[in-house]
Amino acid sequence: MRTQVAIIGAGPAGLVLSHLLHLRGIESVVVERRSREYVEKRVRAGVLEQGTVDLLRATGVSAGLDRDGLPHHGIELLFDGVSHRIPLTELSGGRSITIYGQQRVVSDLTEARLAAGGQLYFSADDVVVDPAVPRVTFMHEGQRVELDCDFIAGCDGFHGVCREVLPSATSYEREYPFAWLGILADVAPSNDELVYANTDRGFALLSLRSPTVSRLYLQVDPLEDLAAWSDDRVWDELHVRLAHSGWSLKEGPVLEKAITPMRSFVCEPMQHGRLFLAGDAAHIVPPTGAKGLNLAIHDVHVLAEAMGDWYDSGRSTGLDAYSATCLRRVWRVQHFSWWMTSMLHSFPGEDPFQQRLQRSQLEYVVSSSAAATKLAENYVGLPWT
Ligand code: RFL
Ligand code: PHB
Repeated sequence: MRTQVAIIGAGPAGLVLSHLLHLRGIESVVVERRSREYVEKRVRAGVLEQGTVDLLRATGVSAGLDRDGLPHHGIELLFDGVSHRIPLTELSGGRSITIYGQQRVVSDLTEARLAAGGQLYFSADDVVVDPAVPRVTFMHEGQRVELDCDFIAGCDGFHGVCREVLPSATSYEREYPFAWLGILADVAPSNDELVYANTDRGFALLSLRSPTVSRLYLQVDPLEDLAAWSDDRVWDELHVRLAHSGWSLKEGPVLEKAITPMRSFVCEPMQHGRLFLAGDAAHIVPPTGAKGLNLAIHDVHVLAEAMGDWYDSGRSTGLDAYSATCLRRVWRVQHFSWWMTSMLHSFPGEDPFQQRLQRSQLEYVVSSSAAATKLAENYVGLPWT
């Protein structure tokens, strides 16, 4: 079998890339290790930047987003029991974020690709990538499939296989001494806007997925046993960390519960020959800045433009510059995500000097419009260049 672009992974990066290439008349095949049902149920991101929303709208895949997406114009930072609003839209020249679950983005894109006759192989086993040919082979429904192509796009997430076949790449990494325990709860969000809370018992976040479903997170030890966190214990801890005079936390049935480690990671360069990495396959950020999915979509936008230019005119300038172009935004987002994480979490063993620096940073962000603007423009997403 032959295609123009073999895409490994049907997460946001792989599906959006396949969609953008299709709009440019370029054929692709998407090869995904998991089943369609698994991929569409995986609970992950919820915050879409302005640029992500603009791209989904401009490319005709925003029917669900336009109907159910919830635009937000501010977030709250809660510390010392007092909540401070950061007016995102006011401080960023009218930009905003939209709450819309990642699994909705994935199922909207999957449907759009299938409706347009796109080739998606789910439940593919033993995926082997050979960038030298280039060729991808995999097992599907008991048959070995050989897929020859012009390019391979490694959109297979942090635990994928594509990064491993990049020769001479350098990794830059930070591990954090904490993780997030996240729950999805069948209850209306307790507050209209997201609340990021810094407390001496650790960080907490109140978010949402819809007018009737809340998403909440607690900072926990990275080695914490999920079984030690009964629903009652999670709610008790959320009550303490989100205690505040303006509203009270509403409880509801817990629909999902999981612990996610926190990591910053960048692989440089993001390309070799005809293999290009995009999204979590190339970089990971801690979720405090709500950036991972948005960065993945920016990467594939750059890649689709560069491939389009190559097919249209034979020019390889865009492809040659792919890694350098993406890495500029990747490192801006890395800094922002690290900064938000450092400002909002408790660091085990932190000395009183560090604690006072953190408090000073929080007070500065909520009292200086210059400092709040830095947060706002990064949070809604700096304009794509
Ligand atoms: P994905 O989504 O991991 O998709 C990769 C796909 O590749 C498949 N795969 C393979 N397929 C074939 N062969 C192999 N060998 C394969 N190995 C893996 C996988 O099954 C999968 O389907 O990567 P992608 O597309 O780069 O997308 C990245 C995002 O998923 C990720 O950055 C975000 O979820 C991060 N994130 C957030 N990002 C935001 O922009 N806003 C948020 O609000 C936000 N919140 C979050 C988050 C991530 C979280 N967790 C669970 C890590 C909150 C959390 C808790
Ligand atoms: C989410 O709703 O899942 C979410 C919101 C904000 C973040 C991270 C995750 O910073």
